[in-house]
Amino acid sequence: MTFLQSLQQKIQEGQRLLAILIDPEKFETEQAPAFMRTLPVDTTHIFVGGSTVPEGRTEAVVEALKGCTSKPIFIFPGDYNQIADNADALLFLSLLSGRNPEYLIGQQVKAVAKLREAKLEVIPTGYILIDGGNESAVQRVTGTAPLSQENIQEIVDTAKAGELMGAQWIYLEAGSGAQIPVSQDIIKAVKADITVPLIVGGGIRSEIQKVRAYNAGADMVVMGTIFEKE
Ligand code: 1GP
Repeated sequence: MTFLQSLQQKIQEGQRLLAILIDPEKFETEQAPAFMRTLPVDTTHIFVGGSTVPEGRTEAVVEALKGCTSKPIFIFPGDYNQIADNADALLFLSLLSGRNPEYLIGQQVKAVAKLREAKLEVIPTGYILIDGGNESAVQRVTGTAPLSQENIQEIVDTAKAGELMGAQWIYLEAGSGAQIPVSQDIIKAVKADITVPLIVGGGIRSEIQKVRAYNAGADMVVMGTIFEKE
């Protein structure tokens, strides 16, 4: 069974998935065992990735994490240099909210030489940046504007276009450290229109916010910053 099939099965069984995001740039490999012990018991996946990560760093962090967890480790890369073959799967992102060809197709083409040789599972991911109330690293690095939370139909149509183009799941992203997470109304509307799993992240810092996202229709919630601070 692939990692995608496994998570689809868990969702069908009614499980709510929780990914903890680790930014390799801010993570010391020696802290991996202690870090893993602080994670919530409902953690199902580990995501590793950031906006600006030096080459080789992601691989080292994945290696350290592998030594102390059996949870699936997915690469969530800001650029193709972060693809590390020792991970389990790769979120093969296309930034559908933006109109920068480099992040719609350019980075993906550059990744192919690495992926041909790699063993890791590739999961086509429709990535949608939504305004979280402050400028996000994704916005800064990609030079693209987020979609307004006011324009729910545009977000729904973008998510649906992603699904129709072959994305195996859709990621609604308010940006790491967002002041305002993606609203329940947006999550509900997107969930009602797509058939693939829905990931929601950015600015989710509390149990209440996490449960709100699940109740609105998120199949997986991603939390990063809150665990960095702790
Ligand atoms: C960012 O969605 C993730 O890519 C997580 O965001 O760091 O705000 O939890 P936070």
